[in-house]
Amino acid sequence: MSSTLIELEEQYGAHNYKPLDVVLSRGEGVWVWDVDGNRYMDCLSAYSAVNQGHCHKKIMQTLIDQAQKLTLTSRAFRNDQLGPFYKELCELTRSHKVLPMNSGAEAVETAIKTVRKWGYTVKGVPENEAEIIVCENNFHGRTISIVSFSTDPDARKGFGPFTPGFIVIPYGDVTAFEAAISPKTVAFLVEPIQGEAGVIIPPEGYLKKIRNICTEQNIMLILDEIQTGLGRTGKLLAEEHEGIEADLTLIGKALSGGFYPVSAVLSNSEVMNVLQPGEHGSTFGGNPLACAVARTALQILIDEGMIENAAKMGTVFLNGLKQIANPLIKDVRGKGLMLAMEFNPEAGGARQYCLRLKENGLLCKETHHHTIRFAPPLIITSSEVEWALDRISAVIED
Ligand code: IF1
Repeated sequence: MSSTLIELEEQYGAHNYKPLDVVLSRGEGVWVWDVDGNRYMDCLSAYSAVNQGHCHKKIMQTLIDQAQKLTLTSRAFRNDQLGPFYKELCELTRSHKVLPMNSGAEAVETAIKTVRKWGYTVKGVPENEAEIIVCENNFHGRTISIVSFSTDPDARKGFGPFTPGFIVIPYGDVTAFEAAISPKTVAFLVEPIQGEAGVIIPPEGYLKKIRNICTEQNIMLILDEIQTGLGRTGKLLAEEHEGIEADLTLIGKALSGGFYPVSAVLSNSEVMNVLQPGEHGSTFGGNPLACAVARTALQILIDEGMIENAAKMGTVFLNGLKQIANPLIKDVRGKGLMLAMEFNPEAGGARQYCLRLKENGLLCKETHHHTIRFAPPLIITSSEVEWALDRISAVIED
């Protein structure tokens, strides 16, 4: 069964992925099942898009109810879900304005357009000369402009010519940030914790210092919380760990609990007001189905205590990983349920461990060569964390 389905993918699909050969057909909570009926714990959560767990009943019911009423109006007309979605999202995140889109990359593109326009119309940067500072080993998506400032050769090679106007500095380095600022700098775009780079946590106080410099220098701070946001790190937004607020915050992924692509740009300053009617938008952005799903996805994160659980279970998971002392392991780290285990070069690559873990009923994904990321849904229980740790330690001991 699964081999036939894999062959279909290989024959008819573009080969832009190399997935683990597990063909999933059902999910519930932290568990997924393949077409042969084998059960696995999902420790990837669709890259943190299913923070609320697979097929959460309340989101499912909202999706069905809303789909039976109204799905899409376009923004040429108004819909009855958009206003309440804006209000609830703003109140929850202490934001002033929301701009709804669909994918994470679109939210990033939206932020780039917004800060450029702000630079020209408010800050007084000469037209077409705006600079945006970004970090090495960033991951912000796959559009041409976004890969233009990627430092990953696989993401960039063969896709030029690239969009100008980006300056790349090392991550976690305040001095490098100060040195990169010019009168043309309009924004700093950064992940609070770098996901794809291997769950890289910056030095304590980094975001706070960056925030202060941005304020002093009149630079917009854009935090990409598409992966770190919505409870993943044990806070609603990762910026809360350092008590700061970005000027623009990008969220996506878990904004819909994995049911439907929904992303948004949140703004805490007047920056969003630079966009005038006709200057930006999307056919599906802010549609009633997306808004209804996102409202429930946000509500259950709070009502069902998922953020506190992520903090608690994250500590248990991290302590457990630390106890798996083995010379193959170089480092374990994490915040909340965004965790990583990095192997020494002698360990021979992380993918083989992912394959072995799959055979033992646990799904996870390597990032780069030497690191495995563990990011289960935020509803995971302590006995399920123990279950995962047992498998991980068994595979590594072996
Ligand atoms: C793929 C990585 C994770 C993101 C941040 C924006 C986006 C992402 C911080 C774009 C997307 C994805 C996309 C997915 C793999 C995945 C990923 F390994 F590539 F880096 F999560 F760690 N900002 N992350 O992490 O959002 O447009 O995809 O909705 O297969 O490309 P998107």
